[in-house]
Amino acid sequence: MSGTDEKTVTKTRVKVERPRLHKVILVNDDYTPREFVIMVLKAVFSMSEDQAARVMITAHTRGTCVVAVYTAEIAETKATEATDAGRSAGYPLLFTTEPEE
Ligand code: TYC
Repeated sequence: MSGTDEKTVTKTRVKVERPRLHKVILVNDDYTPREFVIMVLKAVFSMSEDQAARVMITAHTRGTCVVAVYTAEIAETKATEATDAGRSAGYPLLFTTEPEE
């Protein structure tokens, strides 16, 4: 045998998409007590008192504040849970989500 064999090598490159991330956004309103907003931020988003107070006051003064970033499904679940906590207590507290750029 002289070295004339040919081989065909097939390489497969798998394309992996990163999951797109979604922001959870806290929206200000005139009725929900500050302390209640802080309590919800701590409970649903595992924030410290300090972090929660900062996020609350940012939404209060600027209108909205990004709370956290998650995969779409988790962002949606957390926003709903936090909004429902407000509704259960009779407050119009609102958390929304939007895809990150
Ligand atoms: N603006 C509310 C008040 O003065 C407090 C508040 C802050 C409510 C942030 C919602 O997303 C919010 N009681």
